[in-house]
Amino acid sequence: MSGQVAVEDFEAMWASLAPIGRAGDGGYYRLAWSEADLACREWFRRQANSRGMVVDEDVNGNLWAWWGGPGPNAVVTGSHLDSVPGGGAFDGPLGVIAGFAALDRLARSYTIPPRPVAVVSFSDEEGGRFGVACAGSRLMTGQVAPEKLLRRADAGNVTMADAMRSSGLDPNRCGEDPQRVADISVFVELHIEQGRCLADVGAPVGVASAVWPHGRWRYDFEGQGDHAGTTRLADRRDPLIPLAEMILATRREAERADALATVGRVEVHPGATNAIAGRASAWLDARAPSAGTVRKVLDAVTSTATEKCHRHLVELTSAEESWSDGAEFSVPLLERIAGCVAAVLGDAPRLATGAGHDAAILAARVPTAMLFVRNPSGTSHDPRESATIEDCLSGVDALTAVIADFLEDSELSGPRL
Ligand code: HGY
Ligand code: MN
Ligand code: MN
Repeated sequence: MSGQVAVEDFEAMWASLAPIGRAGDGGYYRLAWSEADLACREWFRRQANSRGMVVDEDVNGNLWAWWGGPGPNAVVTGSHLDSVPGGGAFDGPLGVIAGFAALDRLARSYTIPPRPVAVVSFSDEEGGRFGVACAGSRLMTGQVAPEKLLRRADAGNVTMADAMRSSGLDPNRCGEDPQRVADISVFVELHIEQGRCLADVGAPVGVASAVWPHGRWRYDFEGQGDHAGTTRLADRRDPLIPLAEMILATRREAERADALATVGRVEVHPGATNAIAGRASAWLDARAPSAGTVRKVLDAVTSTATEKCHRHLVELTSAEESWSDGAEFSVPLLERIAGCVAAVLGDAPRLATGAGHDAAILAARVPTAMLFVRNPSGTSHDPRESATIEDCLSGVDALTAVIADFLEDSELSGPRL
């Protein structure tokens, strides 16, 4: 590890990653196991190798850069490099780059760290291609069965197994990695805030208190394709009518339950202007502070879709594609982290988020915490997502202080604090 530290080093890392997977409109297309994702993986390896770190890719494709490891009682930081289609530059990469930058700073104090330290980049956090969020961290922690994931296919009918195989991984080896999880003493993820809390209170860095439960469901509407100009209204079985009612119910039920629910993806077949659709699909994303509220919204939306399909003689099938329990982060741990942040930046707000993260998956197995960096746009999953270089470097300051605190803690051993 070399002790580079200045803003130029952060900006150089940022500039070397930024062009990968960026489209003309500034949106990022780094879907899991795509060419762009593989290029991001090569970028990760170059960053690690340039620091003399040991790089290993686990059976689930998660990438680990080790300083003084691999080994037990490890302090791990990092995030993900994949994006949603048309995503922003910061969601994921900020946590990985801040991890390398924090270790650059710590390398000025240690030739060899008192305990193994790793920067991790989890595979397929967004689920943007195969529909399941946090695939790499769920597989590693045994929170999803490999066979459930690997057979999932993308829009081009490529399965996750085939995509992983074409990237050089053996999907038959995917699955729980208990030793790797047991070696983690603490995981701290830094992430851009995907909202405006920090901007509204004027703080550069915050500490996560919780990640909301959230899920994704697919609805398929099977009607009868026909001619738009000759088919009487009374004779139609138009799948888009109940689908439209389902979208309106999504907003209505979210308002009623004080939840967040969205239909952001719709597919229509054949999608011809002068034809009544034969079939259509819609995906529901629902989130709330409690799982019960999410399920209440889901049930109400499904009930409306069912009733409207009945009225329009349309067949409905629906299925859960992804479920995340969310996480209430350990209060002693988050207060310890907040103390480290306060020492370098002043008081750090604690905030819950509806955005899913690998940290919420890890929190079910190892002591885990999250830091958020201010996002003046308040926007995410969109190219408008933003953070100033000053706030990014404040995030690095905070993460450095947090990791240093754990490096000095000889009591921090085993997977439970
Ligand atoms: O969907 C999410 O909340 C996360 O960005 N994967
Ligand atoms: Mn993310
Ligand atoms: Mn995201």
